[in-house]
Amino acid sequence: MRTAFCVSLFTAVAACTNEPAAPPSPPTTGVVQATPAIAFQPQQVAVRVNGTITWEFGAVPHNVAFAVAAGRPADIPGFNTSTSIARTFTAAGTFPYECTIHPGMRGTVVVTAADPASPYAVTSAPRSGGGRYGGAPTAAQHRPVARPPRAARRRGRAGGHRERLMVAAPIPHSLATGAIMLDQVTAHVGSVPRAAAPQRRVNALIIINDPPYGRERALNGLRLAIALAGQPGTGVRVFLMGGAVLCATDYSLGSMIRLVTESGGDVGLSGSCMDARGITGRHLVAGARRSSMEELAHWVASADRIVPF
Ligand SMILES: [Cu+2]
Repeated sequence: MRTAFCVSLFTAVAACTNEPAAPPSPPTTGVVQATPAIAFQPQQVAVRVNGTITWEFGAVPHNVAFAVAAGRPADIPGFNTSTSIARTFTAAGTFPYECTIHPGMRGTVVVTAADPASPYAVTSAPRSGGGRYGGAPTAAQHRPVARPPRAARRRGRAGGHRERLMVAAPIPHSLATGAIMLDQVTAHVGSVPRAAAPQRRVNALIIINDPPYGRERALNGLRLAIALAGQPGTGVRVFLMGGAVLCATDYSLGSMIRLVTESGGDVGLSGSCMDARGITGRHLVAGARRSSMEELAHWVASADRIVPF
């Protein structure tokens, strides 16, 4: 009798172990190579909430700019070579990103809760064809809670990217695909204010050539940049060349440059124009950085509006 019980118990256990295994928890760390072949390898990587992804940069310069998504980490700007830089993902979701130096060089980080049964767990692969960099947001990208996303709560304190604020929680777009679980949709619709509907982002590029003093073109260009940075749905990039590189020093219009960068704008300076004037990175106000004609070319190619001053 006892033997029979043990046998049946063993059989039951064996039967259990034959059932499909639960999906493995996502790892806590991951590595992405930014390759000389102008690609992120692997193109998509998974990590659990509070996990860390490290981007390894080699001889060819690359950067990482995340698309609009609530809870995304800070970008890795600039021209990164021969270094490794990590970012921690504190929110579940799908985070598409790109290298702004190389159009089309894209990747995705999928962040899931440690427990695959959690409603935050990703239920579908990211779709292409939408979003700032082509990766459409999924329901898992939106936290089904009534509180605004952490990025929005930081507004004003850290001067975070404004784009995070108004596209914090777009409405799920792929209801017809069945890729989103019904309870996620219900929770989402119940928690997202209507004002948070997605807006198309307009990228404005302001190119300033004039020095900070003598004429008022540089001053007015920066005034426009600051005003644009306050516009919902507008990304602002400012490129300083010629005598305008002096604008980004502490002695001149640096405080205006700071207003642009603290509002989420990007300010780049022509490297050769800096060199011609003996300006190095240590002369620049925080947020301004050395750039190049190659990056300006990318900015021009990806801008919706270009305003030269
Ligand atoms: Cu690149």
